[in-house]
Amino acid sequence: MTGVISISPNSGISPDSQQVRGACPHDCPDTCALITTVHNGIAIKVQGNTEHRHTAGVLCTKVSRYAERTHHPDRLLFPLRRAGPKGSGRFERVGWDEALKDIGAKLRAIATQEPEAILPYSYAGTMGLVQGESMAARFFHQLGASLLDRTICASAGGEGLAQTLGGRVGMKVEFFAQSRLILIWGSNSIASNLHFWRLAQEAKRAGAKLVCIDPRRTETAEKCHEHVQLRPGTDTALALALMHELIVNDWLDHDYIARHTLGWEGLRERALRWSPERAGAVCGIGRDQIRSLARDWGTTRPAAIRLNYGMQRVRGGGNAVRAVACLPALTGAWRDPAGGVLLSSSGMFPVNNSALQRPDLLAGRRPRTINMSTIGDDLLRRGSAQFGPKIAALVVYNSNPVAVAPESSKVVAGFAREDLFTVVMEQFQTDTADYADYVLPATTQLEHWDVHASYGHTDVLLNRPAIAPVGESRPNTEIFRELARHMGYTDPCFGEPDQSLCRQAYGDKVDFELLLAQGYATLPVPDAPFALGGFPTPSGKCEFFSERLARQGLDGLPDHVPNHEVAARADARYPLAMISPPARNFLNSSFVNMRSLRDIEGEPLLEIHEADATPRGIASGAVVRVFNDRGEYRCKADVSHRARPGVVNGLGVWWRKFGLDGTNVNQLTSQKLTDMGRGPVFYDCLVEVHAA
Ligand SMILES: Nc1nc2c(c(=O)[nH]1)N[C@H]1C(S)=C(S)[C@@H](COP(=O)(O)OP(=O)(O)OC[C@H]3O[C@@H](n4cnc5c(=O)[nH]c(N)nc54)[C@H](O)[C@@H]3O)O[C@H]1N2
Ligand SMILES: Nc1nc2c(c(=O)[nH]1)N[C@H]1C(S)=C(S)[C@@H](COP(=O)(O)OP(=O)(O)OC[C@H]3O[C@@H](n4cnc5c(=O)[nH]c(N)nc54)[C@H](O)[C@@H]3O)O[C@H]1N2
Ligand code: SF4
Ligand SMILES: [Mo]
Repeated sequence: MTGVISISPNSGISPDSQQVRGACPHDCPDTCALITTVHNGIAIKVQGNTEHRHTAGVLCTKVSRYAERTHHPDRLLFPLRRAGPKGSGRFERVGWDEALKDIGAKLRAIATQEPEAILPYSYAGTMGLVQGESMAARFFHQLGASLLDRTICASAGGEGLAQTLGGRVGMKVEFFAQSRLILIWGSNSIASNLHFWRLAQEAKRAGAKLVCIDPRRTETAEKCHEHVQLRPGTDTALALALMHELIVNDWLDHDYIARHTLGWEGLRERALRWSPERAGAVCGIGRDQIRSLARDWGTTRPAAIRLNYGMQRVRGGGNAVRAVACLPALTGAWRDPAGGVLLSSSGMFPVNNSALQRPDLLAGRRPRTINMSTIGDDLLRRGSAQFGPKIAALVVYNSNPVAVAPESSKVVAGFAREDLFTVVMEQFQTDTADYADYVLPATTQLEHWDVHASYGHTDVLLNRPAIAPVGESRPNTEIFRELARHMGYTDPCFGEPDQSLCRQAYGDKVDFELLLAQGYATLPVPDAPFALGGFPTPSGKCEFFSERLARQGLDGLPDHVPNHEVAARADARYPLAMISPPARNFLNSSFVNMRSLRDIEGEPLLEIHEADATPRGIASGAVVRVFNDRGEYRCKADVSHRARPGVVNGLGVWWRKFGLDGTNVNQLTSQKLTDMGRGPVFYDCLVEVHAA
């Protein structure tokens, strides 16, 4: 088998071991190349591939323990059928045939009446193109099930970026090492984008200045030269004030603006209304800090922004990304490979989604679309002319909605419905699996084939199975192939094996033989993609003004859109803003059940500034009640310099069953949506905190 690395006699690895090339499946911009060492059919070690430039032989703490996760004693090993009330977690073992037959019969019965009453629910438990939406999408398209709007992470920012630059495109990440100024904006790189941080460190050693823009004093903020600790949801005000300073000091690239941008006059007028004084008052930072940041951005070459999705989980998230994405065009930063902005590179991958997902199987039907971010409300909705049929069946894979979706009390009530038929494909007994009628055991990345894009670099990666499926677990694809058979689907596409799906993902756009041999292939992306304009927008320019937004009746220019929930009055019932960014040793809710990683995180904590803790009589280690109209969540307080006054940080995303009172931070978040992209607003949430 190619792609298996032969072991040299001096490698220290015993000769009955093998090393297999793979890819990290997790929802992380780094998409690392993995090398798994297998001994007698057991994965004993997972390491970073030293040959892959971006991985550089380094993995994060979480995935360097992937062998432990794969062979974890709690892995789901065989299909389970519910044997107690929903949510009780009581199940009995059943055979695959029996489970698939019953699931097929139940889905068929619903589909005969109303196929749209069936809803797939999935996200990025694996980012693989094959174990994600390939066979699964084919199955649901053939069925005519409701479509899922996959908004829970990035759709506001993705839409903001598309309206400005034309898609999920930007700088090539490797060039950050050569930048002289890097703004790390809404991102805790050390925790969630480690390999970018390595490049930022290289730049720093070569004399670059690093600035972190984040309401939380993260480990990344501490290691930057400067920390702009603004209030959540005020990034557009800051960006407009930076533009104000660029204009009044004439730190502009007039030639770049004239040739490669659209809507400058309007943006100029808008920005001139945002003095550093006005923005400072909105952002809760000093005007001098804004002035000096503008001077840095206006006078340093090359200058780059690493934007991340943390800053778009508020009402104005789309506008915020738009405003920030305008900054490089104003100064002509794009002219240099080490200048510009990177939020996501995923739009640069030529993935053949229609081959993988086969939307043609809908055969002219146009099912409704359900937004995954409002699953709580939607599961509780009755059938109506406007909504369509009540949701009668839910098939969950690659996601843990009971833990990660906003306003958990409603999500839980929805999943607990006795008249809802729920199938959950999982590796572990998650909070969501507890509510299933059937739990089907899924393979991990070490046990199946896949092929990957990335949202933080521009290499395609292939993942080979290193070991046989653990227990009776099966790849998602295999489960959907089998379900298709039980439903009587005869289209040949339901017989295609995973290796052909891997080939179809890029067709002839990527050399599959190279992927097989090397495990990765680099896309041919120009070093400075927008040095001469050529943005993938309708106008080919960086669109300060978006005609498409204006046509939707929205503001064509970026503007500050205040949070849904702003603590305006001193007597407000919920005076504290709460954000819930990811914990370093978890990946969303993945890895929370691994003891060794959970021990590093300790327990669910709420970081609170001394100025908010003292008047409430709260000390570090005390149990607190965090509450608002949506619910209450108990955890321990950490009186910490990481929190800014007025803002508390509830690090996520814990499994509810590991919480002090069987809930997590999403008990408090709302199902309100963003200005663009129909995204969730996890970090736009007011609470009050009391000592318990
Ligand atoms: N270790 C680890 N890595 C991860 C994840 C994880 O859970 N754990 N999650 C993965 C996922 S799903 C994603 S989408 C990516 C990206 O994940 P992101 O959500 O971008 O995660 P972070 O890098 O932590 O960046 C969020 C940062 O934004 C800050 N923030 C919150 N509100 C605001 C605001 O209004 N303005 C600004 N400027 N900053 C704000 C938070 O304090 C936090 O430090 O990371 C991935 N990587
Ligand atoms: N409060 C708050 N909530 C948040 C966030 C936040 O910052 N704060 N972040 C949000 C963001 S950015 C995101 S992306 C979402 C993430 O939400 P999800 O995409 O649901 O991510 P995970 O919680 O990691 O759950 C993924 C599940 O998929 C399973 N899985 C992994 N691989 C496979 C496979 O091959 N087959 C099957 N069948 N299952 C598999 C894993 O075991 C895991 O339980 O959460 C969101 N929720
Ligand atoms: S989670 Fe991110 S940093 Fe960790 S191994 Fe995967 S891709 Fe690399
Ligand atoms: Mo995400």
